[in-house]
Amino acid sequence: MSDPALCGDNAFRALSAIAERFDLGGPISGIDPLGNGNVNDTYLVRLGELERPAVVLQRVNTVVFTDPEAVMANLVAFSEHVARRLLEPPRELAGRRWEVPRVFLACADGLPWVWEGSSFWRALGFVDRAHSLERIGHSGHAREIGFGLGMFHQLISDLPVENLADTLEGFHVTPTYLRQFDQVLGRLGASTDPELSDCLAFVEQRRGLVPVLEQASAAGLLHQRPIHGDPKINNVMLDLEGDQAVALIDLDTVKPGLIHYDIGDCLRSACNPLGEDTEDWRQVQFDLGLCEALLGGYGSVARSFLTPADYDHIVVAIQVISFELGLRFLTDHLAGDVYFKTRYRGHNLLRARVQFQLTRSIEAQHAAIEAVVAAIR
Ligand code: GN1
Ligand code: MG
Repeated sequence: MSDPALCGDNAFRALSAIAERFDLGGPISGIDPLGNGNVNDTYLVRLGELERPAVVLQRVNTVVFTDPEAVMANLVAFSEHVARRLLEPPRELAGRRWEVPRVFLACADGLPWVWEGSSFWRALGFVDRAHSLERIGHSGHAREIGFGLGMFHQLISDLPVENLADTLEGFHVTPTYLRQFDQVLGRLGASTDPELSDCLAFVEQRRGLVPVLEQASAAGLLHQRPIHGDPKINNVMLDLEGDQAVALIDLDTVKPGLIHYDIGDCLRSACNPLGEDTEDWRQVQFDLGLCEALLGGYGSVARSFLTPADYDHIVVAIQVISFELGLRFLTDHLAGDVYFKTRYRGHNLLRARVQFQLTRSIEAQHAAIEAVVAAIR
């Protein structure tokens, strides 16, 4: 088929043909690109008689997710577990809305996916009457984002990790990224670009930070649990009326891992008011007030499952994940932009600078962030 990322009638027809292979329950009236994910291709499908958009159609990147059927098996295990839990909702949900995106099945075989040549497609329910943020406006948003992640973790805290496959080996295992960085760097000559040299020096100074979470895990202090894997702010849906968190979306990285990766990832994305795609990397700062609000929201739901060792590793997790994402962007820049989608050459280098500046800001406020964590224990 033609590349559906292209606009126009042909793309609409090609995408409709895919969408029609799912049992969506209505005729398709429109399809538009949705969001700005760095990995998968995502579209919003409108159904005829309904006024509201109803379905998210997604082509999963099979270079990244080499076993997409296992990704869907995880999603189904996750959805069924949460649906069971919601029959008797946690008391923190009293009077609140919470949703799990529906998984649509293919008409032909009832499977939750469709293969079209080498492309793997899935269709998920759109979370209606809700929106997401690219950057946080105020601390009320931060509290809700924290609540959302806490509720997500609480609802799967009793899902046995053995029920989920490791669909992305090495994902968020920071030492793996450092090894990849070293391999790519080893193939290149010495840097003559001062900007790049700066970033390389930044990495050198932080090699000791890299294994901290994995060492805590190996020592039995932290343990494997089901995680979201990518709870950045635009993956938390907020209710249109009151900006209350109502769902977490982008569930392709739900798999076993350390919840610290989630906590760190959520904080590094939410507490950077300039956003991860800013060009003004020198101005990037970690906002302590937003961190306090977010952890307040998270802590209000997470107390039931966090251990003392979990609390002890929150601050370092924020630092590790900001650094890790910078390292991943930098490695991709050095490798020639093969993993993350980019808009121009140098985009990944700029993104790396943003994350490294954020890491610096987190380091500079280490004691203050420790005090915030102490307050939610
Ligand atoms: C990728 O595609 P997207 O935006 O949902 C990446 C995350 C990064 C994020 C940074 C599978 O997520 O790990 O934190 O970009 N997902 C994968 O924006 O690598
Ligand atoms: Mg994602």
